[in-house]
Amino acid sequence: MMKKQMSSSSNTAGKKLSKDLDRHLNLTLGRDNCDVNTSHHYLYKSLGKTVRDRLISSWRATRCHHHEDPTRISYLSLEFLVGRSLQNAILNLDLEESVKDALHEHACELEDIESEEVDAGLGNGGLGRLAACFLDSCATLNIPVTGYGLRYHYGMFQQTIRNGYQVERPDMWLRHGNLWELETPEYTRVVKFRGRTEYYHDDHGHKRVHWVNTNDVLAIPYDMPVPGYRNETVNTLRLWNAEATDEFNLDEFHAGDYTDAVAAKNRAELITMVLYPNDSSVQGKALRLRQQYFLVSASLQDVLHNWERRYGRDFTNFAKNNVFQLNDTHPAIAVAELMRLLVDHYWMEWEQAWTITTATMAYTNHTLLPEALETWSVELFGELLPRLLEIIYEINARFLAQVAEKWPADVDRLRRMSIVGEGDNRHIRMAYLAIVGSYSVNGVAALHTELLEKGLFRDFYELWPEKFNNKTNGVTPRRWLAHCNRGLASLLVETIGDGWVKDLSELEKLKVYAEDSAFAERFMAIKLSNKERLAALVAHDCGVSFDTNMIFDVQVKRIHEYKRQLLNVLHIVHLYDRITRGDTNGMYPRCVLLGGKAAPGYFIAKLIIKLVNSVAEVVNRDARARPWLRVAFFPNFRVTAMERICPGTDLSEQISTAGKEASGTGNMKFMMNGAVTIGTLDGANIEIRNAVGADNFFLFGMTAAEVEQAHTNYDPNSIIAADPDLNRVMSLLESGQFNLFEKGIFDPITQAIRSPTDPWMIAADFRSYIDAQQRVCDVYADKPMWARMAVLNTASSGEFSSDRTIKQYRDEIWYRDV
Ligand code: 26Q
Repeated sequence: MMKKQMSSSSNTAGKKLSKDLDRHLNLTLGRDNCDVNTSHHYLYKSLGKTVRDRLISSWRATRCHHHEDPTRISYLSLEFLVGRSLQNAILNLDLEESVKDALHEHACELEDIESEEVDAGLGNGGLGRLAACFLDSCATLNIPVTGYGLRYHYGMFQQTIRNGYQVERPDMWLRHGNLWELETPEYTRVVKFRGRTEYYHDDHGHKRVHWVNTNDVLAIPYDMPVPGYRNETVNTLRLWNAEATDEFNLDEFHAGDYTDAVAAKNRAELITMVLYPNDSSVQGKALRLRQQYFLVSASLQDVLHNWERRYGRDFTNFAKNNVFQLNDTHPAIAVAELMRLLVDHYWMEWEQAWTITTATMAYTNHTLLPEALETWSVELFGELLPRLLEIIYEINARFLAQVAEKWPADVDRLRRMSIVGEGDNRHIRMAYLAIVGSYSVNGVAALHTELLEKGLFRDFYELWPEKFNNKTNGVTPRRWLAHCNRGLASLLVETIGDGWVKDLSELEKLKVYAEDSAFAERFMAIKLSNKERLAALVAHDCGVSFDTNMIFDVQVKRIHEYKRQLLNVLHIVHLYDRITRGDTNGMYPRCVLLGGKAAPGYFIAKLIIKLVNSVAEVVNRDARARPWLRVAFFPNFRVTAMERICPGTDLSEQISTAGKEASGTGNMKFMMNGAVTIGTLDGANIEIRNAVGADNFFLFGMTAAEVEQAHTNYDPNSIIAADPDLNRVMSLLESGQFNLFEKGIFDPITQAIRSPTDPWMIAADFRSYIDAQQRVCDVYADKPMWARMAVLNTASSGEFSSDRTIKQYRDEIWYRDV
């Protein structure tokens, strides 16, 4: 009876959906079935609008509900790598069946329609995708979190490969409009730049500051809905768009320079034009600083404005109810901006404002590489944000007094810890500003946090050990399992129920099935069909044919020396060398897939892409290699590509130099989908290995401590000379075998490997990597053994859900006693 009722009511819902779809197609878009036949585009649009309609009322209800609860967590991030939204909304709203039925009436499959949506690529990689996973978890856990970001007109560039080299093309993701955004001009804010400060005394004789003669830019919000998983909650991602103020440059206008004045609009609108495509080294570009301040100022004003509307100018409970989580140092200027707003705008005493600031700011660090720590030249800062610079000086002076009190006469420590770095060019250290201004500082994996405490931020840890804490990253199991791996998801539901979608620790129940050969066979049959889907994508996008009987060995992530795609290439060349010498004993055939974008100005990273493509070409052309080895470089790696890649992967490459990768999150997506990891003791790999057990993880390489040690007398040339395999690999690379017509192009790479100052220690880990890869072959040849490992990887991935991570942020950082 129950069942019948449900199906008839869902049937009604299905009919309604189908009607709405047609109405949007015919009325909103003015198209009919003839148009549908010519393109899926209009069906995508009308389906998107139909789904969006179903979000809107919950969205409003969530806002109303949050009105009663004063708690607000603001997640400030320069990046939100959202990817596609349609399927996610359909899954979270449980609309799948109705949508399929409605589309069948148009003789369409959901898969054809979803492929019409372009990725929202508003991020570089890990940090940006983490922010998107976090929003999904916050909505699912019903936590009142607003994401604040920028509405870049051009997201992450599109990568194409020409003659083996990366070519960047602009990503005009808004060209056909963005279905998911709602413009909300009623919440427009004004953000100031440049100008100068003026001091004056108010009626009570208090010294006050005016920031005058500024260049103003409008911040217009565009809201994107963030639906929770089947819980009626819809949170908001608020993206700011920069526009010129109406009164721009009236003076110029009056002077007759009308066209110049209009052209000046461009300067304002440039702020949200493009995402900076660097993910590890930083450039001190003025536009980037303008982006950061624009995001921060608009967002803080938004929060304060909402507070004032509800509670007036009484800030007694503000800190109790608000948190600003800073996604790396990119929005760290929030520390100074909140001070400015409270002191200059709300006329609060410095001490009270500082109490509020340091009770609301929380900073997450995502890197251990010193070159990735942001600094801004004092000169640039003072020119662009004169009032903020004054405030930072004041913060620093008071902070250094505190340091001097604890460590009297320790001049060196004062110099080390100063927010303003002295020297030839004085600079603001954004990480230090973030630490000084926050009540919480967290790393993103256990090892990472430990290294922050002992290394990069040691002085600060000594001063404030209580601020430091770890929050190991996670990924959302909705997108990264339930949605991207339908086959495995149904097997899981059938075997252990569907509780895992909201509580991934339930995957533990799968552990007993690792010993069940019938189950393992089904698990591997699903892997096989996912490999077929992946092979089809590789054939289409790379023009390389992958054989699903072979091991699918995958490394996809940003291209960076520390991630050591080069080590992977050395292994490929080593295998090729063995094959051509007829030494295939114990080898298991494999298809190696590499993919990722290089920062446009990162010469060596781009050369690594060229090397992968050159090696791939030689290997794939050689008939002797064909039964053993295939190599492909996946162009334009992005969120949507990963949704197809991780379910079809056997072996996940997580091979960074130990101590360099803060966490990694791709490692978690692969694990969830039943891939086994080959990796170093770095970032979250360590926790992954602990969870799955050492027997189910292919470990190799030096530890972080050993890497530090080894630098003192590192001699790669003698390592190469002593290892015949490595020696042959280097000779092959140096012989020009892979670049017959482009003499010497790979010299910078081989020289880097041979350099005693190679920070990534490629040669040092070669032998142990090759040996681990041999163990992979040995295990893979034993099908039941591999299947067991694969099942155990999925079964042990529960703690890598971003739901777990977010619960820890909630319990240990956000909801605290103030
Ligand atoms: C900074 C200033 C100017 C221009 C660009 C940047 C910039 C932009 C993006 C610097 C760094 C990034 C991104 C960093 C990043 O993605 N880090 C990764 O964060 C993941 C989530 O915590 C971790 O899993 C990865 O280990 C870490 O590399």
